[in-house]
Amino acid sequence: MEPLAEKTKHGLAAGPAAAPQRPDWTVDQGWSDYTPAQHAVWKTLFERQTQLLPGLACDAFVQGMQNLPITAERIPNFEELSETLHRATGWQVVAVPGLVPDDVFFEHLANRRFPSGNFIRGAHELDYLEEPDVFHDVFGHVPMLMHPVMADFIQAYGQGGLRAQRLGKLTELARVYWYTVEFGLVKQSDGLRIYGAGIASSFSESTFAVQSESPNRIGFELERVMRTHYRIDDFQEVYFVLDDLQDLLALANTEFAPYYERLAHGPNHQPGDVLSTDTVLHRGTGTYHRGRPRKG
Ligand code: HBI
Ligand code: FE
Repeated sequence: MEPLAEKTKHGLAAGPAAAPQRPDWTVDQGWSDYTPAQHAVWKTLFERQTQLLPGLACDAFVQGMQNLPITAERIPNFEELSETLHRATGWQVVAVPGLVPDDVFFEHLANRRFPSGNFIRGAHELDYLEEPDVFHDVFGHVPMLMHPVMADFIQAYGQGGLRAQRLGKLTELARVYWYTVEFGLVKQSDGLRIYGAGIASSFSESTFAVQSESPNRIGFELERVMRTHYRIDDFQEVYFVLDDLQDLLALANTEFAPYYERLAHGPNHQPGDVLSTDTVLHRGTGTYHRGRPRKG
């Protein structure tokens, strides 16, 4: 398994050093082992985000969260989550100790198993962490897995990922996941809203992505996104916007091989680029990133 050319936000795509307990890298969640201090970190993160997201998160995210057994009081139990989730869209949440190798990750997604970190960040690192912990994965990703189209899309991404690896085209495909599942925005009648987990689980990026003048907001276009690098160390310089979450269904049914052919030629774009062919919904000022040099 060759690692992604670009590091993902979740650290190096090469995955963790530790040897897996099982071939599929799953572990027991160890729910009864969580300490009161760990539940307290969850409560802080949950309450902060829950009061922040109304007016920022899309309706599907809010709906999904309401229909799941997720509360402030304690870190959710994956078996309880999976019962509700499986009834809704056939997905389940399985516990992993952190980053897993790409092929393992894709194999889980292709079988409607969402690998969620079973650890939680420390109280000293509430705002940024290298690896996806239980707050990023469960608070950020799981509510959208209650949405049938997103449920289909992420399974298709898993299947597509296994194929892309064989073709050596993982970098290009990972950009699609990045600019949708992690950092996607969607249009609603009342304005642009978050559906990407990386934004929904981030206290500061939630408002930045929807309200800041700084970033570009550009209509989602598949080949454009597949050619666009992304940042793993800071807020995004561009957010791609879907007209409707239903558009993910077409994406799920896309045959990527012709795209890979075309992507072998022609330009890649930097995150801050704006093209004459772009549907620009907001031309960013770039002020936030101007003051912060790109690392790596
Ligand atoms: N492993 N647990 C976990 N969670 C991820 O989001 C994840 C991963 N391994 C690889 C990975 N993401 C990315 O490289 C994907 O684009 C493949
Ligand atoms: Fe994620």
